[in-house]
Amino acid sequence: MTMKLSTDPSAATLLPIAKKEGISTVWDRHRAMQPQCGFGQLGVCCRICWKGPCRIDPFGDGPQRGICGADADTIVARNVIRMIAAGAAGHSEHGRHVALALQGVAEGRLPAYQIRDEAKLRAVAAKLGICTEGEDIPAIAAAVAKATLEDFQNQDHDAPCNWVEASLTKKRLERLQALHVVPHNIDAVITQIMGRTLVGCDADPVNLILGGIKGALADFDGMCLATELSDVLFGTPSPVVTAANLGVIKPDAVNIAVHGHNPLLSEVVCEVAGQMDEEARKAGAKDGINIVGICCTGNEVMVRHGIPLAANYLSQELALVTGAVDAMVVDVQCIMPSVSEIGACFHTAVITTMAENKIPGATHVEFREETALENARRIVATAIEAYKRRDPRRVNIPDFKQTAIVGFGVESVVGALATLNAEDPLQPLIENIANGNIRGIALFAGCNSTQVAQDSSFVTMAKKLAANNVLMLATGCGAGAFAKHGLMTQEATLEYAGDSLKAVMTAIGTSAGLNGPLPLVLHMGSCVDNSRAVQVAVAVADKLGVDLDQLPLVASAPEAMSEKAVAIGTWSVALGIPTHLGTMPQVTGSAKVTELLTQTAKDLLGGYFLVELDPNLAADKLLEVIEERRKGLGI
Ligand code: BF8
Ligand code: SF4
Repeated sequence: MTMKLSTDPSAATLLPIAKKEGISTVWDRHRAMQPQCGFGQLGVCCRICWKGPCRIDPFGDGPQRGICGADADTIVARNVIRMIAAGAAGHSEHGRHVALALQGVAEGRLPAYQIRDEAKLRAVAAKLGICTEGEDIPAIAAAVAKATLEDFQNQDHDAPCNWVEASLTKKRLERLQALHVVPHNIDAVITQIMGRTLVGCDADPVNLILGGIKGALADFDGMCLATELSDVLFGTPSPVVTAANLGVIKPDAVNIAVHGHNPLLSEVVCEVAGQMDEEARKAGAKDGINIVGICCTGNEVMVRHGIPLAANYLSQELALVTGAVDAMVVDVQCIMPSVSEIGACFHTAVITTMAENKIPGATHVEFREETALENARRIVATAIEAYKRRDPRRVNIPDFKQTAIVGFGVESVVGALATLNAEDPLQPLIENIANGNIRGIALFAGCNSTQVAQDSSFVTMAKKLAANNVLMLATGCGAGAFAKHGLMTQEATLEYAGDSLKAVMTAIGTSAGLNGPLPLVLHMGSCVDNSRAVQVAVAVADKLGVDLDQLPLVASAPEAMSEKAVAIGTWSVALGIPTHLGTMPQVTGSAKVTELLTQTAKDLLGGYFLVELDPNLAADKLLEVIEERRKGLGI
């Protein structure tokens, strides 16, 4: 039974223990929720006003309009674009937080932070068209922060957000401008979506979806700035060898799991933990303090510092069931509210840190950038105290961990390619795509969902695409899945890559000093770091003089669930990328919206959603798309 819920071997070990202890997990609650509401699954339930809820009969016998007169097309479109707005709000709020921190550093107000990558700061300034000649680092940082914050403040509807403008091909920008979907102000666009979906407002499904696309591009803007400014503050990722899965938790250490998304907190916790290691040893932990990551905070510290990843989304509760996590420190997004209850079954301190994200039953240590060091010290001290209460008889750490080579930002990918051609680093990549050694590129992104056996679709698809010589990039919980299943290793490349892909990966890896091939799947970071993959694609497209919708590039979220994934998937489509979903999007109650997203989008944008729940068939379909694109390019 366990194997149907998850293909992560740790789950098979820990689920029986959870059961024995009477702990309910995400999978138990999923089962208890069956059968799930069919109206909700189709997206035809409307709760936008209190005359409702209204639901449209998908079989045509019952009501075809809500009480106000909204039909299925309007209801579905409104529901899905509200999801996009929520996703965009999450990512861009994260981005704003980082931008404000950069501003604080520039003004000398935040002693806990510094600019760790000056070269990146200069590169970002150049990208945004900021003149840096003769300016010192704080002045450049201030100018970059100002230009970034304009994306939340600009009131000129015709002036695109700075980051979107700087991050796309010229042709793509023009195409999107012709559709009036380029955001001018992230906050305004999100507000517009909420406003136009009120009772009695926009009822035209096409107009609503176009508004949603604008919201998704605001999401993209927020992700670009979050990623790049985080690199400036915390360092740009470069390849590092680390490990993944619950076996990274150490029996003789104070284990602190950092969970959520925003690196502003986790970076300082990592630093302070280093300073407080001796205190942990004094408390009896002979291996000192061991930081492990969960979800995207985990990915952030993994790609920058090689901190091991304990779990992706669906395994977060199981980390606690090991009985060896002393503190779970959470910031924002994808934190199951159940963690405080499970933590309470053990000695674990579940610590919330953000004023706008609290969980009943958790300890709240408010985190502010101004007092970051002090806050982090309190958090680490709480973990050490909790460690003293740990019951060694209840510790069950699964003996599973896989090596993972991670940290492939744009700079390190280009750097590795530069070892083959210093003058023109992209040339070896382009040559190998053109000659067919690499058939295409696939970006795997997105979550885990209880609708799919955990990690299974990621792994099945990746093995098939690898055998067919597709170069693979990954972010978010997808990256976590690959890391846990050993697909971010050189051995995986030797085992699963088709011959020509293997030869290319070996040539690049060897020349870049990795002593063998690049790992089979390149870990680019957290969900906001999807913007890194776009940067590579834009550079390739610019060099070839084509637009993104001509490249043999596909994206896949085989186990998507979050509203953030809805936003990401939609901008991916808007950028011209065929985007696979392996879970059923809640839009199929409207034939019109479904057609818009899966077919009309292709004419309007070049990208479109491709829904296929079977991972084997999904891989076949993506391979077909890649071949179709190759044909279009005449290669
Ligand atoms: O931002 S992949 S489950 S953790 S939403 Fe969440 Fe989905 Fe994971 Fe990261 Ni992204
Ligand atoms: Fe019903 Fe219309 Fe209100 Fe929605 S907005 S709940 S369809 S009356």
